[in-house]
Amino acid sequence: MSYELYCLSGSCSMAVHVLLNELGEDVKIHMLERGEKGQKSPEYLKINPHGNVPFLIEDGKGMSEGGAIITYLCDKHKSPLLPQNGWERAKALQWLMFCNATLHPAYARTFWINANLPEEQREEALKVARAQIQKLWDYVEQQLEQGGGPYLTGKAVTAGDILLSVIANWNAAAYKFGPKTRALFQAVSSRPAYQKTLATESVEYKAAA
Ligand SMILES: N[C@@H](CCC(=O)N[C@@H](CS)C(=O)NCC(=O)O)C(=O)O
Repeated sequence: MSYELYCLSGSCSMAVHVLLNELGEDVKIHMLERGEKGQKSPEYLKINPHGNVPFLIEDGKGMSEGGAIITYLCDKHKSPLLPQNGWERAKALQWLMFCNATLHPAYARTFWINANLPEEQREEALKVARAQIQKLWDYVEQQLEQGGGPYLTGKAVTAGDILLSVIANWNAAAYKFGPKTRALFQAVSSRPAYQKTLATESVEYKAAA
């Protein structure tokens, strides 16, 4: 089986890219440019009308929404990155959805502020949005302390750890990550599949520093 994946370098699509490398699957990567010449071009909008990434193609069929793509791929390839049933699966999904539906939108607010607010309103709005993000990182550290780590669900790495580590690398200098959180980033980002993806996407990993 071979896949095609539409990506923006270092963005949330990188988690799907890492996952496909973890699975050892053949994938043709389409690295898009930001803006009118890439993700918003008429050619790409025909493929994915949202103009966003990730977008997966399999046998001519297309799929959007990173959380769903990750769940589908892990299930299809029976990957331990998403346990198949029971409480282990529930907790792995909880963390994947935390990254996809809570942490990612919190960052998206800062991107929206930078792109849309007049300069004189930006600083104050960013302060509020970044404080909300910092609270989420404090929550992650507290949960890792409580659960013992080293990963979000405990001893085994799951898909949520990958997406968490990808998001953490966005403007990493603006946030304070706790020691257990940084150790998780170090462990996840040093995996061969992750290193391969960073090289392909020309991304420097800064969140573990
Ligand atoms: N709900 C979507 C959101 C995807 C998303 O926002 N992707 C960002 C990159 S991290 C993007 O493509 N942004 C460009 C845009 O939406 O125009 C998902 O989880 O896949």
